[in-house]
Amino acid sequence: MKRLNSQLQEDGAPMELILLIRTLLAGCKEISFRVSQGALAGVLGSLLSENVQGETQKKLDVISNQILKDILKESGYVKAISSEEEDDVVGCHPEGKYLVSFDPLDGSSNTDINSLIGTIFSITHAPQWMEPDDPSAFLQPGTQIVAAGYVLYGPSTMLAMSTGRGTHLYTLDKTHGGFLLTKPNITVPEQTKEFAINSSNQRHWEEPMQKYVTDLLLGDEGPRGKNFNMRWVGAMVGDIHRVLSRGGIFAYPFDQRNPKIPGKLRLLYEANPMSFLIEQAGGAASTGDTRILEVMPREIHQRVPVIMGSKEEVETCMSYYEK
Ligand code: AHM
Ligand code: MG
Repeated sequence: MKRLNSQLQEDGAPMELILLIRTLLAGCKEISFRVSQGALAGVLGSLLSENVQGETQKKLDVISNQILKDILKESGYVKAISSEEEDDVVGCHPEGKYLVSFDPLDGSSNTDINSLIGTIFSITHAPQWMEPDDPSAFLQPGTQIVAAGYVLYGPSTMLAMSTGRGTHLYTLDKTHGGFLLTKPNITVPEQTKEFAINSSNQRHWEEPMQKYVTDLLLGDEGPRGKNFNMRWVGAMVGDIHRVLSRGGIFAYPFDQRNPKIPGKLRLLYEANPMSFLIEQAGGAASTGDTRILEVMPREIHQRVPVIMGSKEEVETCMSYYEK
């Protein structure tokens, strides 16, 4: 079975990027270990890292953020990081060639119920002019991403990863500690009968999304002429993993309760990396009127409405916005 390293080389990733990805994933392997310890994680500490030793009582998302921050800062490959768990950009190495954005533990409320969670990340080039603590360099559209992925901490630990030459799925072999290629070049089926959305918010969505979901629920008695099934993990990383694995549409739409915060999910840490993976697998990702990867970020913690997955279904959903 092919190792991650060979696949990255085959996809033409430069050596420094490969080394950075491997460093990042070393952090994720430690998070995987911590997550598998469950409620014991904060009590026992980790034998794998001295940095977080003794930090009892900390929640797993805080621990995960610290693990990634420490390992990336020490690596020398990274100029700065931005994290969902940090208020500001964290400067790393002045000569670092890359910027890394990440959500250290997506779906962290799922930790309380021992359900799916994961780390989501994306990597872009660091401009030479940039000072390590300058947030403006992170304000690039997702089209500038050179690599993105997530590590899913489920019954097995899996990595979905793309360097712009398709999306590949790997599984962590815990016996030797490496990610092995288990599903190369995945493709999201263009059509689907499955959707994922938090319907409890339906009355707060804009009219096009309300109508779209109403029509899905009407099944073969409505204009769609077919029955749909619904699945909701409650962690984007789990829901997108399902969509990548067997198709579907995932949406976290604009919520009219707070027009200034147009959605729940963050552009840099969640929407962009997942859109990159989905597009590389032949799917589509939109805010309702714009391709997500073309959204120009105004600030690092910006949120966006998200509609992504099977191409034809995303287009059908968008057609409701055009009406
Ligand atoms: P988090 O980054 O704080 O974990 O929040 C993001 C998560 C997504 O993974 C998920 O799709 C969404 O929040 C679920 O939110 P809710 O259950 O409030 O609808
Ligand atoms: Mg998240």
